[in-house]
Formats: sequence, structure tokens, C-alpha cells
Amino acid sequence: LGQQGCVIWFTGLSGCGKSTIANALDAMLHSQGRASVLLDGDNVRHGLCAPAPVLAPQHGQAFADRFGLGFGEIDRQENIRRVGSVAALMATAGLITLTAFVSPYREDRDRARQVVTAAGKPRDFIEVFVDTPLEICESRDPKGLYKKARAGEIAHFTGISAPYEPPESPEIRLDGGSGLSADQMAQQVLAYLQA
Ligand code: GGZ
Repeated sequence: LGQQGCVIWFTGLSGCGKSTIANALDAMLHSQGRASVLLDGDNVRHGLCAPAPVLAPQHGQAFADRFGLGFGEIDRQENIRRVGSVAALMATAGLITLTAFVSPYREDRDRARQVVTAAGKPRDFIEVFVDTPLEICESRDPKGLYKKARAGEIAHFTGISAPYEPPESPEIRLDGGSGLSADQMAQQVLAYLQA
């Protein structure tokens, strides 16, 4: 009865393709009648982890300074902690939970893995490293963020002025430099899930 939940944790640089691949996988799962949900920077960072400028009008500066998240190391740590915790709850409820965050720190991803597997089984956390070379991500630059980061207009930008720690043993590594489409890479993840 029902389906077993799990967390499929995408990690990689800004512009590596993780959101696009996760969206494609989400659509494939839906078309198979499976209950899935996608958490990514675009939805979570405007709500659960809204930044200080968003929170300040409603809650005041003191509240925003305490709970609003940016991109410094501690802020990312807290972003990933919240996402890991919510993802564990969703997986426990039976959802195939896809998360697409840069999640640059190994320790934070490992902690998310612990939270998810403590609530379920070891195989419930599937780390997917979208391994796209920085030069490719930077050449895409859909939001012009790399350009701004190079110009020093954005601080702590992953790959430019902040670190990215690649996973050492992800369940799945997708080669973002291979020329495969997002759909093809989503298929690779789907094949893993089906196996
Ligand atoms: C990295 C940043 C930054 C900095 C804004 N560094 O390409 P995008 O735009 O859509 O994806 C990036 C997103 C990263 O948010 P996450 O919540 O995934 O980050 S983390 O997991 O590290 O907490 C990028 C945009 O936000 N962005 N400033 N300084 N990416």
C-alpha cells in the first residue's frame, strides 16, 4: 500500500543544472503516478529561509537579522539544516522528496543524510552530484550572477569566492560536461531508483 518515501539530494554549483534535472525527474515521477515534491532555492529561500530584506518589513529588523538567511557559511549551514529536516519529514510521509541546493559543505550534506536515515533507512538518502565544470556553469550564467561575483558585487559566491566541497562517494554522479540533456540525466536517476 502506498509508496516508500526517500530523499534525492542534488548538489552542485550554481548553474550546474541540478534544478533543471530535478524538475525533469519530478515530472517523470508524476507521470508515473508517484507522489513527489521538489524543494529548491527558488521556493525555499523565499519562504522557509527568506533573507533578512524579505523578513524585515513584516517582522522588524531584529527578527530578520536573527532568522533571515544569506550565503555566508553559517547561513548556508542553517539553510541546509532546515531543508534536511523538512525533507526528512516529507520522506517519512511517503513522498519522493527532491532537493536541489548548492549545499557546498560536505559536513552539512552528511548531517542531512543522518537526519533522513535516522528517520528511515540508509538507502532513503540518495546523493546526486551534478558534476559540471565551473567554466561551463560560468559560461551559462543565466542570471548573470557569475559576472557579478567576478566583479566583486556578490560576496561568498560558490566557486568564485566561496568553496564547493565535492561529494566523495555520492550514490550517483551525473557528468554535467558530457553534453547529455537534463532529461537524459533525469532518466539516469530514475533508472537508479527503479533498480
Ligand atoms: C551561490 C548564490 C549566491 C552565492 C545568490 N553563492 O543559480 P541560482 O542562483 O538559481 O542558484 C544559486 C542559489 C543558491 O542557493 P542555495 O540555497 O542552493 O545555496 S546553499 O545550498 O549554499 O545554501 C544562485 C543564488 O542562490 N545565489 N547568491 N553567494 N549562489
